[in-house]
Amino acid sequence: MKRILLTLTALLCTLSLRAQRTELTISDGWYFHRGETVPEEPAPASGAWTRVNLPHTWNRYDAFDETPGYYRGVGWYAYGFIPNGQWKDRRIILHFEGANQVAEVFVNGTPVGSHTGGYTAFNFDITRHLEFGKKNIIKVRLDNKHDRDIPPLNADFTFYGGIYRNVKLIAVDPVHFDLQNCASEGVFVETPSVDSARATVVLRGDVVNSGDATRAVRVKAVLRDRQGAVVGEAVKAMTLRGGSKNPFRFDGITIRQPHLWSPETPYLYTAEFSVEEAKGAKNTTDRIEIPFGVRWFSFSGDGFRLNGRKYPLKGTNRHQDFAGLGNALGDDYHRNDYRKIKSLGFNFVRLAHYPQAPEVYRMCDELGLLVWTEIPVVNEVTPSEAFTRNALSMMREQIRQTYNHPSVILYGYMNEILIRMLSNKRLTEEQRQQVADDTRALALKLEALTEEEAPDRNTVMAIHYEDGYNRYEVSTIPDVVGYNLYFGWYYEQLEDLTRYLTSEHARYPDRPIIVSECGADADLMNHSQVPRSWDYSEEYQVVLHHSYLKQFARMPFLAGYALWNFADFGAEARADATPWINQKGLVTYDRKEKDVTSLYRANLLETPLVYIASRNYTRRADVERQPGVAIHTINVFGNGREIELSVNGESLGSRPLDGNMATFSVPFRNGINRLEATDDRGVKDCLDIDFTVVPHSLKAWKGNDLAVNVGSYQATVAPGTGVIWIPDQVCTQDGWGRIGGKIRERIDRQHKVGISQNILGTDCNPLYQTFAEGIEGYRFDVADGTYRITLCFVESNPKSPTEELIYNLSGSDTASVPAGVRQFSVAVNGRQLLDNLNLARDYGNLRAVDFSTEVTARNNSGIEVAFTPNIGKTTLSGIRIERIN
Ligand code: GCB
Repeated sequence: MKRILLTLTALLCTLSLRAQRTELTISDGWYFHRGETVPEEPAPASGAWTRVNLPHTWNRYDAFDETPGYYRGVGWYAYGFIPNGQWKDRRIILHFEGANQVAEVFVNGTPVGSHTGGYTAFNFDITRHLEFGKKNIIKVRLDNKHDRDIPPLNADFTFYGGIYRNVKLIAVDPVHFDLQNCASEGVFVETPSVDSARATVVLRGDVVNSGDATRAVRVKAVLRDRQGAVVGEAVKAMTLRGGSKNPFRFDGITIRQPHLWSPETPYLYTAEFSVEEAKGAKNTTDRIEIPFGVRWFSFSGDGFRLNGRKYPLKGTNRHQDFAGLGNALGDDYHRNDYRKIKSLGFNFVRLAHYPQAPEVYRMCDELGLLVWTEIPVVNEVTPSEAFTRNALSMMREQIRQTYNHPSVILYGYMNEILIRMLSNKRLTEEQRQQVADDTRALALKLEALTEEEAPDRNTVMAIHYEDGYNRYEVSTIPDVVGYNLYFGWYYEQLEDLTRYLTSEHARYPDRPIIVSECGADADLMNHSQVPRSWDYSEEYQVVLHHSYLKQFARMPFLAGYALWNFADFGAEARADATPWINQKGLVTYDRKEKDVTSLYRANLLETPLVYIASRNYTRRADVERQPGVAIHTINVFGNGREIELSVNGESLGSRPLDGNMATFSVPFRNGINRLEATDDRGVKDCLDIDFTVVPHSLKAWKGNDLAVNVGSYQATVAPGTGVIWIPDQVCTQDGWGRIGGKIRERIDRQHKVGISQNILGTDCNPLYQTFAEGIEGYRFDVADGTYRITLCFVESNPKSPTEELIYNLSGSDTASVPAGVRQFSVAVNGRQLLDNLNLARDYGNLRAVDFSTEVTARNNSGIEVAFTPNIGKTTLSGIRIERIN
């Protein structure tokens, strides 16, 4: 008898399990075709299709190749499958977690639906289009063309096209929780009132009966704590007519003495929702588990409060792409990023500038990271009905898809939305007012929608450094205002941050203020002893964040900050030190830590920490300041009180940590120098730096390679080869250096010196982006011997013709050389090496051009390179001598 009972129970379980929903991720074995015309059936042999796995983007390579721009157009995807025979009586939903940006989906040639917007999930019920027992073909026509009616219109990130997130087939009983409510989970957990004594939980959703027959069911919800103990329950009987959607709502479930969710204690309860047949075997037709958290929060002019206490938000922004992959990241990449963000001590993330993968929100709940998530309405709006409709639907989808996540506190809807208008000097006041009115109209609609959909969350927009947002009453619309501030980078000085925010707070004392962006670009190639804004050095990035962190601490009215950005990211319009990426990351595009990462660790973590910065600059070279000794600055980060630093066993004394940083002038000798830092608690760190000290007088030089970053005060370490191009200097007696000429350093936008453009034909932009113009000579007072000398040039004159134009020129004599182009000759030790070099004519603008030759220094007269102009000014970007014998 017992045996029969067991078997029966097992059978019932299997039946009820079979009846529940199955989700199947279908990532592998897709086909892709770039172009408007769809080829016939996918077949491995067919040349028109390539096999791809999802996630996939078609801009993985072209957004990073030398030519500006990337493919924005149509791509087709195809997937063939034989449906699971057991799914015959089920509804089959085809679910996309995200595809950029307009998708039209076909099953066996029949259109099943379309979706606009690249950053939210969507799905279609494909049941009636499927044929069992044979191969079915899903095709997706995807388009990432610029479209004036679809946000984002333009922004500082790359709009990769493709099905770049997971795709799933969901098989479910005809009676199920609504899967097609904006592709959300279809059930919603609300906690409208919470304090430490009790939490009120509201559960709601819809049950769909997509079959024909009427079904009598019971909808049940069981709330469990982490141990599985039941802490609340509700049930409702419902009669569902065929083809109907039926709402349910359970009000007033109370959890007493709730475990509160916070970044420090990300406690998750579970809400189990199920639909059960009221009669017969009482099969469960659908079941879904939603982790949820219980917490309360508020924003005011005095900051942010979580669970009743003041809680400064300390966070970072994050984009969703990765070196070599574009935005087609599997969930492991997302998980790694958020684990890393958490491990650095942050409690907050801004998902800029669009909703991210579902796994991201799940991780934030689980790890304990508060979230600002936003829709991609960036830089400007189009005053069209379609644009408004699309923006509203993105917001609705974003909210419904992320609603159950306790981590989400802020829904954002605009980023720097007046930047185009405010920076366009040609607009009349009337035109400006029109743009402001259009923007306000959309903002008010988004605000109202968010208030209606998510009354327990707050709204936010990010503005830039411009009073226009206040003047045109745009920043008065959301609950919270994010300020994207780049003092000491794009404008003014670092300390102006405090001046400006304090004055904003004084003008709008009730406005909750978050610094939603701040940062500086840094490339691991660039290192500076005199860090300045716009030099892309790791050192200036530290200077900026160090100053900001100290200033934040002095402004307790701030709700918090989110620095820009966790990682470098694809931004196709940029051509900085490494082109096509924005380099304001704490970590590089492939997630290598920059120095500044550990400044945040020291600032945020309580675990004792001492960290000698410059892990990416452990091979250095520079000119001696005292015989045999070069002096370089070394920063040590920590969270103790003071640091003692020694080099090669010799103490350099102790210094207090100021804003988690102590700075030392360190004497380096040739070879390996061991640095040891110890704090007042005995916590230690050590680092070896391999230093090449270049003697003042090259006669005594024992080295065999001296590379100079001409026209620059900073060192550039070439990626790949590791050649260290040391800062330039004016020629010294018995030494080496530049004769004549003016240096063109790329310092900052305000001073407009140097160039910030991609240089073709090199992976070392910084070497060419700075140069000396009008240079007369370069001298090395080396000992007699044979040397290889390399000269590096670039034509940087914006008036120079493009490469195409150049090749169209009928002749190449001087008469046909266009204005603004230079031509000069170069001689090495009296021997003419380059006769009338015309970079623009012969190589094109902005292309790296190197020449090397061998030269013998005789009779103690060293090496001298002489430049003679013929047209325009001479120029030189880099020079290198290597001793051959
Ligand atoms: C901003 C934008 C962001 C840019 C950033 C930058 O203010 O909101 O999208 O990437 O500045 O680096 O300039």
